[in-house]
Amino acid sequence: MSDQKQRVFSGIQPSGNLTIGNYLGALKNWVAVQQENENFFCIVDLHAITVPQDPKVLAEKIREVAAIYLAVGLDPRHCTIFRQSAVPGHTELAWLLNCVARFGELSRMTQFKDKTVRGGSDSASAGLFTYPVLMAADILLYNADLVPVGDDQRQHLELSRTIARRFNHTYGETFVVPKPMILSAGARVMGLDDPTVKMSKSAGSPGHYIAILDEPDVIRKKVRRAKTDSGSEVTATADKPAITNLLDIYSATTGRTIPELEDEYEGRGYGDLKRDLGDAVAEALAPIRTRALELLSDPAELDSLLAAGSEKAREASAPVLRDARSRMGLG
Ligand code: ATP
Ligand code: LTN
Repeated sequence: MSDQKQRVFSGIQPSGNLTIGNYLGALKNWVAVQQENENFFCIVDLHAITVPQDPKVLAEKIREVAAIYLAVGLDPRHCTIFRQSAVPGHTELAWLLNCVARFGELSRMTQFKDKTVRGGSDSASAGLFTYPVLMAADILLYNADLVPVGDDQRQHLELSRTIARRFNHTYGETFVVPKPMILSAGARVMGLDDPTVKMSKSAGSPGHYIAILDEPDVIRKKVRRAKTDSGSEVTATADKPAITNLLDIYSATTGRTIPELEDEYEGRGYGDLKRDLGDAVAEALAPIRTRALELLSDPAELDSLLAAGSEKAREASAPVLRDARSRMGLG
């Protein structure tokens, strides 16, 4: 193996309260791989505005995401933490790549379809439609090798790879073709109130999700009220989507395997599982909450961390943007 570090890029939208889905599907894995790589972890505020946001709330959420990045254990010595909108290269490259991506490809993106089911695609913003191109720009701008994300981002990652390959083929070798990094446990946490939809920070009532910043007692209560399936056996089977989801959260939170957990709860009911799971999640998130609240009490410090991160991100991305422009004849 070469001792050259791999580049890692990922991001989360400041579009609501970060959930245990964001933690288990993304953040936990970022922390796990940070030491052996060179990392760029972005607060993707330009993605958040593809759907309406209250400007005041958005500004607060941006800081909150920065605090959570630090509180889960991301270390600024290993990671560049920054805001997408502070690095103009993201939007500039997105435009170049908008001219490489195809309308048909974007029309097939399931996230766009899911997010426009209710209101219809006619009234969706054009930004929501080209969202995956901005995501490709985020990743390609840093020549990232690895992108740790939850399972819902698989299709967007595949599109980023297609765009990188097409650009390289048309204009000459420019971009690294990035690889997704998706772990098995916790890659797709489902809603507590409805195990058929992905848990999401911007949809549903508070009972739908566990927020990283929820108080321990609130977490226990939400788990207690989570939907269950008919029957009483604690097994992760296709006819038990709700219990399967609870076991998946349990497994990803504690590192214990699902068969181990099924054995432990054999002959016991859903009530026992929920009580222990509520305790395990509350215990795992409590120190993160405490640290995040401490960090949020000093907004100037968070702002200065983000300013330093943006500066580093601008420097790292400038040569790639210059190269892409010049390959297209815009040097
Ligand atoms: P929104 O509801 O605003 O669309 P979201 O919380 O679904 O947002 P993002 O901010 O777009 O998601 O996601 C950030 C990261 O968290 C991505 O890597 C995504 O795959 C991961 N993620 C989001 N929700 C889940 C989930 N329920 N299970 C596992 N991973 C998730
Ligand atoms: N689309 C992502 C958020 C995101 C992202 C990225 C993830 C925007 N840019 C770059 C990884 C790499 C989502 O999770 N919905």
